[in-house]
Amino acid sequence: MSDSRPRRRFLARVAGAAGALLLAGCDRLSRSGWFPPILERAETLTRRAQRLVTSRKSMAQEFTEADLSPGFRSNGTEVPDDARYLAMADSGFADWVLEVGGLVERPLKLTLAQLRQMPARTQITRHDCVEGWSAIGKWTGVPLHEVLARARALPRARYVVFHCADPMEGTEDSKYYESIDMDDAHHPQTILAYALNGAPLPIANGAPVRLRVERQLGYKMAKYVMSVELVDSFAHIGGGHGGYWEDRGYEWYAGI
Ligand SMILES: Nc1nc2c(c(=O)[nH]1)N[C@H]1C(S)=C(S)[C@@H](COP(=O)(O)O)O[C@H]1N2
Ligand SMILES: [Mo]
Repeated sequence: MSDSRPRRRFLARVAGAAGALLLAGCDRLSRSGWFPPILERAETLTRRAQRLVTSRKSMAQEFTEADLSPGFRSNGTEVPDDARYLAMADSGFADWVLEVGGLVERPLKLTLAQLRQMPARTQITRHDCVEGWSAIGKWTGVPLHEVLARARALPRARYVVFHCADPMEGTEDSKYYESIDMDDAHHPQTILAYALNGAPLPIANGAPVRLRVERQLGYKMAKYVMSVELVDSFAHIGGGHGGYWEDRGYEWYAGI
């Protein structure tokens, strides 16, 4: 047991160095449009080190009300440029339904009111964005495992894909999306959040519902979630890498 400690410290340092490289940020990377091979290697190393150092079942740190950031900034899309979304926002998301489908026994359509009646979890956590900022916020929502239990995932389901409302490049087929595996989907802190700091989720932060997957980086936390799809592979979705930023070179498992 004690033999593994120096190795763990070494891996943690390697992971830290790789993390620093990631601070280059979504925007800069997407503008430059190329990825230095060193960054890809560092990311692979981060993932390997991460898997060795932390268990996938461990909990992310939770904080107290005293730790809350004064405000929770918005990043990426602040208002989806989508007519259907804007119409739903106008009526307080009364017509919004979360569709749950794909590899499930019972496809679901859940309204916001129905989600709010389901078992809820509140957690105060720190959000880390690769662009180099962090914020602590209080999130309330339905644990994703509650939704999956109702939909009854088929045994061959391996990933949960979140389809969002916001078009990223002005076209219908480039909307933001993300995916996580079944381990993270069943983690107690993985929630579909509808409230931030005790108030309904603001549009800037993903109204009416956004994903929180607390042991990963900010870009995994899909905002404006419209549907949840269980799949056995994400090769056929978007660019095939499991997320909007992943299709542009980001690591799929963005462990912190
Ligand atoms: N649909 C959607 N989800 C998204 C984004 C986005 O642009 N669109 N940006 C991601 C990034 S990079 C971060 S850091 C967080 C920002 O969440 P916030 O706007 O609540 O700060 O949302 C993530 N989820
Ligand atoms: Mo981010």
